[in-house]
Amino acid sequence: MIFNEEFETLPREALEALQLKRLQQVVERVYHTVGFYRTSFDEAGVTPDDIRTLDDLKRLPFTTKQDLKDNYPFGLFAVPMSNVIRLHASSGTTGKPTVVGYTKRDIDTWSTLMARSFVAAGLTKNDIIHNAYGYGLFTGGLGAHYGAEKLGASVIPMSGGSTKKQIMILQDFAPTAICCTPSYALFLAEQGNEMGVDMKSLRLRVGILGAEPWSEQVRDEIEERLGINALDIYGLSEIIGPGVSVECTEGKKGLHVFEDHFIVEAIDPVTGEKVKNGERGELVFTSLTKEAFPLVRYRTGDLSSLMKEPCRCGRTLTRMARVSGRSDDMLIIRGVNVFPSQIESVLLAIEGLEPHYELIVDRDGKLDTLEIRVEVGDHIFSDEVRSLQKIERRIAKDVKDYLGVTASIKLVEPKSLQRFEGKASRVVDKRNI
Ligand code: DLL
Repeated sequence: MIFNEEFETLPREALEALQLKRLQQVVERVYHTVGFYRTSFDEAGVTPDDIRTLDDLKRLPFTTKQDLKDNYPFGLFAVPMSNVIRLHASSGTTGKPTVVGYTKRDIDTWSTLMARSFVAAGLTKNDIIHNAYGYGLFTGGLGAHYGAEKLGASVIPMSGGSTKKQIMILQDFAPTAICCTPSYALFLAEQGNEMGVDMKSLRLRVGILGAEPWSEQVRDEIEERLGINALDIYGLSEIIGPGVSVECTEGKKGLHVFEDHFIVEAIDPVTGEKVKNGERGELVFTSLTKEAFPLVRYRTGDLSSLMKEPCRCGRTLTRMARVSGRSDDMLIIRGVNVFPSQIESVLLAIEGLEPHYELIVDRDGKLDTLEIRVEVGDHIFSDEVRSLQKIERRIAKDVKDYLGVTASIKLVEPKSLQRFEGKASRVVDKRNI
């Protein structure tokens, strides 16, 4: 099923014509309404009239998170505040949050994109959606909420937290779909089991999970433990919130980017040049229809690759591979670049390990050290020391063989590491402290 059949299945030529028209409009508009763009386009020696083809996009300068910080809180808004009906913000690890605004039409666009996402994930108005994304400044809660209402489904506005109560609602209200981060889905599964609830026998059949990187192995675990079809949804506050792209039910091979509203590029993070289709690069988005807070060539820091091949579902939209991490999440351990997601993949390929781990990076004199703490299943933890040591050696060897990094491994008791209601944070980098 497709929510906006016309726009989601446009022949590429028509889609690109629409994108060009909308790009020209947005560039013209920001040039005349946002001082920042006027200056940055002037500095790059480009005017709105120079955008004659989609390829001319590359003449426009990138916008970065630093630009957002420099214009905190509302400096990049392209409409008067009286037209802004909603504000959201995403808090980074340090400093001030990134603030975003929406007009009435923006909220409608966003709700439509979320409704499209739910339909792509196989939902209809007959579904009951348990929404455990946090409500508040975070875009997850309200974004999914408005999308569910737009679709006409029944939404349970749970927000995050109160995990035991969530399990009760999951049993009593019998929702058919759940929205939350993948790490919270795992936590719910674990808590449910502890409470003696058979989580597989719940009525849930679909999870629309995102807001953080997750691996195929974590997908398998969630699907197995909750008995659902777990689909990936991507987005970021700056671009609109959740609903920038989503997986469809056809084979889980990449997330469809809603290209009638956004242009996506993948670039080499160092040179800024476009990478080839299928090659990994940093995602860059241009919003085509946003009124309050349009962004031109916004560098997300998210790493992925783009696929243009048509999908069996009938959507003609470009797909992006699941985000494997952020360029600024990359750990450099003794000169070797590793992403937490790569370590996760190595860990979860080993029998007996749980999808709960922590990476501790430190410096011993001049040398970086990496310690991987990972939980093992109950039955393994009670085994004799020798078999635990054997698993530790296996992990160390696999991490070295696959990723080229030496790590010390510590198997820890089941349920001893932190659990997360929202986005997980599994890396402790002590080197800068
Ligand atoms: O996380 C929006 C969202 C809410 C997406 C609910 C999906 C579901 P921010 O808080 O601004 O917005 O964080 C955006 O989270 O740049 C990525 O690094 C990461 N991210 C979001 N979705 C995914 C995903 C929301 N499916 C940042 N896979 C982005 C990997 C994701 N990373």
